[in-house]
Amino acid sequence: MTARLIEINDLSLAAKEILALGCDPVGVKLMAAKAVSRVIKLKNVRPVAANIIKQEMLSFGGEAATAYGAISHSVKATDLLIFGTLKQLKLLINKLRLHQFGLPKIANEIETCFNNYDRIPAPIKIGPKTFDFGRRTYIMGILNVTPDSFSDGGKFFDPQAALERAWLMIEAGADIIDVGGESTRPGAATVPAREELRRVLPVIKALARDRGAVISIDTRKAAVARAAIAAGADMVNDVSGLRYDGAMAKVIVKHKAPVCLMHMRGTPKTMQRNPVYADLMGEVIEGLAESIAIAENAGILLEKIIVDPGLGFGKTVVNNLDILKNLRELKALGRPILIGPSRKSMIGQALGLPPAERVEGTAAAAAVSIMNGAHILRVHDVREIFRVARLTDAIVRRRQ
Ligand code: 8Y7
Repeated sequence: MTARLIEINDLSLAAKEILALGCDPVGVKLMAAKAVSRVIKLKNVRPVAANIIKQEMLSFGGEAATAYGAISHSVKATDLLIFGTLKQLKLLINKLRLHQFGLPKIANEIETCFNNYDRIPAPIKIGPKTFDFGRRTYIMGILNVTPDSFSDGGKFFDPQAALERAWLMIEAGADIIDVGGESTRPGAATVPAREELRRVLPVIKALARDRGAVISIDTRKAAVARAAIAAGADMVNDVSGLRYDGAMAKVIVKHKAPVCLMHMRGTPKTMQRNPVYADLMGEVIEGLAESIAIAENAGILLEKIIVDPGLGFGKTVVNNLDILKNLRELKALGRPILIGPSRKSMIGQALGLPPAERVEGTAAAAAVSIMNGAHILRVHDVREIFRVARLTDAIVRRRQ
């Protein structure tokens, strides 16, 4: 007899394992929620609320850790880690609803986080195509119609060259073509909307005529998004997460377009000037939640929003690696996750290779991203990453 640890990370897997023992189905229902443990982090909780949560969790046989000063109320707020099985946490949620001090709201937050964590985001229709995120990982091919992008700058600046590149990516399995006319590489200056449009419109128009793939417009500017959608673009990829141009959200609402909201610290010009995070994933998620709030306040439907942690945008190489490792935490937002690791600097650093030789590194990052919950990969090397995604899907998405 050899003891082993088995990995059970959700209720359905717990139920399956217990049932396989020949356990009574009623027993399965009672026990499964005790097989899965979670740690929840809450930020900025008042000591009075934190102390109640700690008491309640202790009473259920769980635990909650706070700052030392929370007990004596010598701090104004504390972050909180709550440890427990799903069973204990469910008891906590129900109990918090009976308290004051903002605890019912905290109960809702925890419940929403749980539900989002265990669910696959609902399918989204983007242009003519339905993206069913339980089925497979989708590929967004990068089309830079710019003279200065870091890994393929200038190669596809000519509309004809750009189109040929797009067709090759579609043939190789791209579901979406992301057309961009402004480089957002670190230190890059902004390009006037007029120039951005001069670059992307001919390409979008030609792609829209044939409809081989969904067309995404990569821009931070409302005027560019508006004209691109009129020319046939199906969605907007806004690296500023609606923070660069106050008119962007309205354009998206008006056209009922899906949008990818990316997290960025600062602007492309300033973002790499010594980025520091006290709590990287917490701050990225908070920033994305704020972008979602901007979107919803403007009238964009939550169902149309995709989120992206923004690898390389105001992050160090180590930050980027940490985001890949902990990407799953973004599931708390309940939205499809897009990620763009392609040929980026963390790969260059780890392997000591220039952008053109980072395809294997991109493949590793892609596989890890899928394992950790990504739904869409934004890449240059579509043929290679399409294959990586097929195999990774066969491993991790089979059950769904
Ligand atoms: C990303 C992006 C870039 C990314 C999303 C590059 C436009 C730098 N990176 N958009 N754009 N996510 N959504 O390497 O990671 O392509 S530009």
